[in-house]
Parts: sequence; structure tokens; C-alpha cells
Amino acid sequence: MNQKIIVSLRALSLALVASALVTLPTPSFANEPATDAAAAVTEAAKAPAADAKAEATAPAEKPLSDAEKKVAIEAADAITKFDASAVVGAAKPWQLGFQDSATPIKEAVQSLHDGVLITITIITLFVLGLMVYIVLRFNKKANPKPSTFTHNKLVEVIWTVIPIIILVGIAIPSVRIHYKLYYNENALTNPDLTIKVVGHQWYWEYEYPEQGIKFDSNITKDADLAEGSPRLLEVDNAIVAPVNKVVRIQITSADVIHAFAIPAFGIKKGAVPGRLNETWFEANKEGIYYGQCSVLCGKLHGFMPVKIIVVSQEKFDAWVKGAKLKYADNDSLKFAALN
Ligand SMILES: [Cu+2]
Repeated sequence: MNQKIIVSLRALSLALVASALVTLPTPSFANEPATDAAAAVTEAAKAPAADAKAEATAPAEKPLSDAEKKVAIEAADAITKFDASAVVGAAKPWQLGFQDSATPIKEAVQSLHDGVLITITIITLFVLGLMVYIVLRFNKKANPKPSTFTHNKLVEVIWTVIPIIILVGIAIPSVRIHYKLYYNENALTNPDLTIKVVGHQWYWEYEYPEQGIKFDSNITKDADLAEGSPRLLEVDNAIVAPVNKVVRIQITSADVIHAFAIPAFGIKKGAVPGRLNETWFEANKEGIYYGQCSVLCGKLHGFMPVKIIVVSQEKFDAWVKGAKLKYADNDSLKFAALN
């Protein structure tokens, strides 16, 4: 009889989890093989390349003079110049808990974490209370003549059903976040901006395929740090991204496995050689955000930080203009022209 109840309860829990999954949107694609994702980048890069061709034939397009180039590069440098008051995404001394959330995903992660923490605290206190009660009430002195029963149907039903409800309650928001991050068709196929990230031992390489910008990002040595700039997190060339825009990040590696992680955005994704992983963020606050490589990738693993500067769309456009010139020595412009 008990066996039957337990079997039917298991079936009930499966049905509950299944129904929770059914309510979620159908995935458009899972982590696709590298070739498909790479094709998407090529497609994305094609459109602006075509625009560039059209511009080249238009008579209004004049090449920039050296003085104009200098002004554009200086404007881009001014946007990326370190400003201690702009740092929002970094750990603080004696900090407890997470960094402040800067994306909807991170907000969801934070609230799931808080919910699970409350749940686990209640369970732990309840179990501790039960144990204390049992030790005091049923020790040999207090209860010299113990009862001999071994089963209680009601208790077994209760201790099966309540955990099922708790687990389903945790599973629903957890799976929701996963879907939002990795099956978000809109963010992954129709983003406002695409940035490709390539992990190297031991630095990051960033590409803006649609803008034709490509540069390396290396850690800043302690001796070169600006006033108030965080040690081991500062870099020479940071990612710049517009605020309140969906930014698709495509991640791969040129050598070993790294991981691209930004705590304030709630994203962490493996940089795997031969594979193109995807994630996205939509930062809702302007400022400077730091992250780090999060997979042990060799002796300088701790020295390949990530820095993202989130700015207004106007500032971002100005940065793109200057960065194209500043990083023109890289093969980025050739890269855009090839596609
Ligand atoms: Cu690494």
C-alpha cells in the first residue's frame, strides 16, 4: 500500500515538473554547432559591408583629414578614460552578497537566490528544531519505553508532498531564467549590437563585426593604474556598449578553455576552442563593469580581466567613429571588407 502511494507521488511530481516545462516557450535553438553560429556572424557582417559600399559610391562621402581623425580618436579616448565615480560593477571591500544588478537577467538571478536562501534557512531551522526535540523528548531517560511502530502513512505522504512542492517552486523560476538567457530568440537573432569575444592565453580579443572594429584587451600593470582604478581588473582597451540595448556576445577561444563572466550582468559563458557560444545582456545603467576569466586557463588565469563601459547611444556612436580609426592598424577593417 505504502509502495503504491510513493509510486503515485513520484508520478505526480513528474507531472508537475512536466507541466511547468510545458508552460515555457518552445526553444528556437539550443547551443548550435559552431558552424551555424559562425554563419550568423558572417550574415550580420554582410549587411553593413553592403552599406559601406553604397556610401563609397555616394559623392557626399569625403575621407577624413588627419586633423579630423585625431579629433575622432581623442573623442573615443575621452569616452573610455577612467572615471572612479563611474565604477558600478565591481566588488567592494567587505561586501556581502552579490554586486548590484545591472540587467534584467541578473535581477532574476538575484531574486531566485534570495528565494532559495529563505527556503533553505526555514528548512534548516525546522530540521534543527526537530532534531533538538527528538534528542530531548525521546532519549532513554525521558522515554524509557519506546513505541515499536515503523510506518505512518500520513507522515510519509506529508514528507513527500511538501518537498515536491518546494522543488517545483524552485524549478520554475530557475528554468525560466535559463530560457530567458539561452533561448531568447529576439536577443540572440535580432540584437542591437553583436560583440565577438575570443579568449587567449592570457588576454581577451574583441571584435565588433558590424562596425569593423577589432582589438586586444590586456590587463593594466599595477604601476600604470589610474587613481582609484581597481587592481587586477583594469585593462588597456575596454569593451564599450550602449545602455538599454540588447548586446549579443559570441564567445570562443583561440587556445584553451576560458570563461567570459560579468557578475553585475549575471552572465558567464565558456570560451571553448572550435565552438561559438552565445549569450546576451541589456545593461540598464551607464557605468564601468568588471569581470574576470572564470575557468582556470593557465598560469596567468587571474590576469585577464574583462572591462565593459556602458554609455549612451550618442557616446557609443562617437566611440565607434574613433575606435575604427584608432584600431585601424588591426586587420578589423579588412575583416569587414572581406565579408
Ligand atoms: Cu582564461
